[in-house]
Amino acid sequence: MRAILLGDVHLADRPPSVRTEDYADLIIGKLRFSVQTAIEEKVDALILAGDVFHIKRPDRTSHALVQRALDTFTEAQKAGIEVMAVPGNHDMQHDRLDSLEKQPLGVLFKSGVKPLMGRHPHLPVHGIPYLQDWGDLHGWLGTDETVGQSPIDTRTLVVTHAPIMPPGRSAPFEYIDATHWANAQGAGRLYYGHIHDTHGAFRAGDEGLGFCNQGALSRGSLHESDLQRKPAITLYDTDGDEESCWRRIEVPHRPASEVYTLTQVRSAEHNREQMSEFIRRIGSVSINTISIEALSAHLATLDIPADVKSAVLELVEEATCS
Ligand SMILES: [Mn+2]
Repeated sequence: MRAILLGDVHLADRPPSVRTEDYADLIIGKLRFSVQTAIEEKVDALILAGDVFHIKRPDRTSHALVQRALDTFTEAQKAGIEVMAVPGNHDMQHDRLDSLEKQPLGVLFKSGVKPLMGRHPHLPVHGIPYLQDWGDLHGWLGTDETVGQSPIDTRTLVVTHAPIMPPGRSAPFEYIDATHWANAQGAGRLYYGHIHDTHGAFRAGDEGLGFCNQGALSRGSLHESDLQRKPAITLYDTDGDEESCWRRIEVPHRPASEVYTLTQVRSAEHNREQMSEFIRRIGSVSINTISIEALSAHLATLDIPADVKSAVLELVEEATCS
């Protein structure tokens, strides 16, 4: 199988904070480039690794935007390319798969985009959606020894949306070490979305399982790494060796200075500094910049149910991109 793989599209009508107004047009442009590349390369499939839409509330994503996404994918389908997606956490409400029914991604699924969950009927690809609890990884992979024949073999590409970190790297939120994942999967290769930074191709686990995360297609709200990061997609070939199976293709994009409203960022930072200085002068209180990552890391330390944690994060994410 040859396929174009792409992660974290984050389509939205309104730009995330500090992004310029043309956010939706730029993302659609990147999707068109991905589809065009898929057609030129005559691949079998275009596979989206989750977070196709940014806002997990159907009333905040327009019909027009859903139709623009569909029109783009239809071009690939007309060329005989199967378009499929694993649901990401942004595509579901409260991390529940049954919410897809009411979500924009659910509409794509009813309009010809295939949900990739479990083993594909004829292509060597196996999808795992974002899970609230990754404890049942063996169940989703089908590698639980009690089940019998594993659906994963040396030619299988698993595609998921999961908080995976390469060996030796940590994150300030709950994550899955790639070594752990590799040993649970056993064979084949893995492409994943969710972490927007580029991890690139690497190997992990006892058998040296091949991993790849090319990073998010979108550059969402501003993080330090987004200023430097070049969005890219992956041309995958099952028949390639461990190095050549993943080919990175950079997506044409505008420089960070043109897509972020950096003057606003700087003045917000300036205001924060002034506030800190003010508080420093009046007493011993300290002020911290609150980011979603920091909040998520803090939530992870609290002994509260997982669905409460995800509901809190959803509210904050909604607030930051309204
Ligand atoms: Mn994402």
